[in-house]
Amino acid sequence: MNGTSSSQPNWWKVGTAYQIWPASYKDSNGDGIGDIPGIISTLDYLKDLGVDIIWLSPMYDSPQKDYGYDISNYQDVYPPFGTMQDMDTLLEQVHKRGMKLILDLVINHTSDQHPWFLESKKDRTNPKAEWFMWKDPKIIDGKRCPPNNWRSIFGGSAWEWVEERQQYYLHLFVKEQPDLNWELEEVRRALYKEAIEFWLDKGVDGFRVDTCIIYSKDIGFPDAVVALPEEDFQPAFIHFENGPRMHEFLQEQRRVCLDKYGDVFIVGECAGSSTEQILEYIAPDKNEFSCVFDFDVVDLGTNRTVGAKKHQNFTYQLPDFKKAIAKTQDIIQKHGAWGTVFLENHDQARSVSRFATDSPQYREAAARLLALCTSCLSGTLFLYQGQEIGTYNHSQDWTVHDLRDIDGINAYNDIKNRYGDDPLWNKKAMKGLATVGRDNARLPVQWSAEPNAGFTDPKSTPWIRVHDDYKNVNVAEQLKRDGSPLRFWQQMLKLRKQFPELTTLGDFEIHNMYEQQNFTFMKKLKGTGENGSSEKELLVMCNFSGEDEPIDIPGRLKDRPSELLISTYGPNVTKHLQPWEGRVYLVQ
Ligand code: TEU
Ligand code: CA
Repeated sequence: MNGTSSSQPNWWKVGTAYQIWPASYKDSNGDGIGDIPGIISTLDYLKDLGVDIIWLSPMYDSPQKDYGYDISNYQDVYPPFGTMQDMDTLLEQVHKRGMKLILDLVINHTSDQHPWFLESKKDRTNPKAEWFMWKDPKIIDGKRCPPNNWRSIFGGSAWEWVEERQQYYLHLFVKEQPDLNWELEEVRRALYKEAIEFWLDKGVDGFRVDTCIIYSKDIGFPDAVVALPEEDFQPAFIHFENGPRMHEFLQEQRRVCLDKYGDVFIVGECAGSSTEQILEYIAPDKNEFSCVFDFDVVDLGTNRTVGAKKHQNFTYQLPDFKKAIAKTQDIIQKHGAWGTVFLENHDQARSVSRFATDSPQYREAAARLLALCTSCLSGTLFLYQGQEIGTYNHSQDWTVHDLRDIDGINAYNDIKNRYGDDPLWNKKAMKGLATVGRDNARLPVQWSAEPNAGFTDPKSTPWIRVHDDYKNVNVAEQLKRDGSPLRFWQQMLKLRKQFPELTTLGDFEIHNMYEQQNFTFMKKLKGTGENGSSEKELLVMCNFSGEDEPIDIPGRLKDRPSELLISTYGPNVTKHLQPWEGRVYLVQ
């Protein structure tokens, strides 16, 4: 269960997780698309990296409109990724190495090609007629309009018209992702059985839960406040996040489905939620999820939920970053729940570009700094494929034709439709996508300096463009080089495991919240509280700047003996923190 047993913490608390987005991870058969046999071929590499848990993004059968997050069969594999036999082999090979496998649970919506939706849309009387969110049109001045002004998260109206029914259906994402009607118990029961129990019965160790707080909508479907006066459709997050029946649904899911499987790891994607809202899901006495991904860090500077566009993201200050990190740490130490530590996933830009620097001079130092900083934070640590080598964002010179993500392409076209072919607007759009676009995370993993970065056969054409710098940034080269981001991640994951009572389970204390370049924090034994400890603790110093930074040791630690455990610049440290340098001291 959720609590830490007196003897030892749950496996999913102290394990390091690694997310694989199958299409871009490793292609084994030369068709240019990643696949499950490709994943299996890298399990020893992941084990050596220090990975304990693999989160496999959707590999289910799907038309791929949203790259697998539009599922047409929860119990079959998208053929280019492989077969159910491949999944059985993957699970067996993962478990053989003492690792765990969690899948992606996408049950807020299906694909519009799922048999359930194909039946539901036929008419208003079939057995599945109410399995999705159907509404009559609103007639304004004799014209048929969507039931309300909700904007889809990927742009445009959140409603799509179906002639056969003379009704609209709700899709909070693309129109090929109709939202299921969770108000119906038969829908919920079918999902528990079809999407959850089927895979837990096969021995899967848990799930990452997609869009886990939007199953319960405001079924009055009121218009959203007009935040974008020039647009027909408005951000409506307040009407579908953390809705009125969310906890009823999730407690039912726990009771009738999950509890019989014991200690499965259920980590929810919980964007845009306050500490109070999150604790309603994961406080020790709630346990609807084991923990959640909180988005305060990855949403920094985006104003995403109030309708800002991708090109309108802005830089943030380091104190904002520290505050967002502190929120995740407080959930653990002040509220007795559990959390996650992550800077990347398949929806996010590359962290070295987003939260540090990808300048040729300091990119690798920055990647090591982020490894050091996050490896010392409490919560389940998640890496995303390619993060371990310091993969950075694609160039702003790429064009929309290099992109494949529907969210990014829609964002580009939104600007094009609004402002025409103005080169300055085009530049703005591509700059925004190169900064925060999801394709940054979906380029083929750079395995070597071979053609196609070793992702696929040199003679094949990958389904998406390979990063321009793969010859300099790849696994093969970094495995051989001391001090490479990859080798440093191996060191940091070992250090995290050497001191779990401090790195992973310890209490967090910021020393300098308002310093603009220096992020210094301590990790103390659990229960130490605010006023510091006389016991051993970690002192973590991070220079988030391209300049030297003075060392800033907290007064209460000044006279205590300390040992440098690691620096991102190696053992011979200087008086000041060098640009993008991180250090961890063990203070006795
Ligand atoms: O992303 C959901 C997503 O985009 C969140 O930011 C969303 O706004 C929030 O969860 C609403 O509360 C997930 C997947 O990670 C993404 O790849 C999919 O495109 C999307 O759901 C639809 O399945
Ligand atoms: Ca393939």
